[in-house]
Amino acid sequence: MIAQSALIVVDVQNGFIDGALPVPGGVEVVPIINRLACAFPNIIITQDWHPPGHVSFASSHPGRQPFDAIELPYGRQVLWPDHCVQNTHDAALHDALDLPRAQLLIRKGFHSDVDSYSAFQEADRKTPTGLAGYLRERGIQTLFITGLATDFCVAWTAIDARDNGFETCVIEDATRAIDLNDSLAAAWAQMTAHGVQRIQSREIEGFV
Ligand code: VGL
Ligand code: ZN
Repeated sequence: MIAQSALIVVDVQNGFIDGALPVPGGVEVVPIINRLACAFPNIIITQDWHPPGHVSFASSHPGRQPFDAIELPYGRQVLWPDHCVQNTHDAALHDALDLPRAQLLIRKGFHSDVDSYSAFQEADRKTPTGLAGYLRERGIQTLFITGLATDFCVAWTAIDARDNGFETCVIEDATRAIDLNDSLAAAWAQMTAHGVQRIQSREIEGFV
């Protein structure tokens, strides 16, 4: 076990695997994450959890198409197909994800007018989810981040983890990207600039 650390499993949901917003190769992270989980004393899952008509849905903006970007009061917002609507199959965790020891499930994106890629705070950059307080209170110092999608929810979570003072590693082969207009390269550049470490699952293998 890797002491005082947590594995964070971001948005491994049907919607991002074979649903409304499929991430290429997304299903491939599932067995890697299941195996990695054996090495971690603490496991935290996030779940994208939008109400119908959410502001991030292109269908909420007449004349707009999925993958367009618009300006909202809190900044730039990419518009998505309707995805991960609360209590639908699309929002459910993938069936093959096998994390019986997971301790916390953080839902995000549930406010109609604000998106939330990060597990720490909403896209207004001022509404916290409570995750930082939970981790601190439990004495967790190092985070290993996996899941979907590398260039959106994984990257925003990793950057906010650094901003909250956590040692942060993204396990690259346990993530997959949407890669919209080179967003994957941009996300890695930003993560690196924030001090996020880019590692591979084989570097954890000794602990599994
Ligand atoms: C995500 C786009 C919209 C993600 C969530 O999990 O990366 N991407 N909602
Ligand atoms: Zn979403």
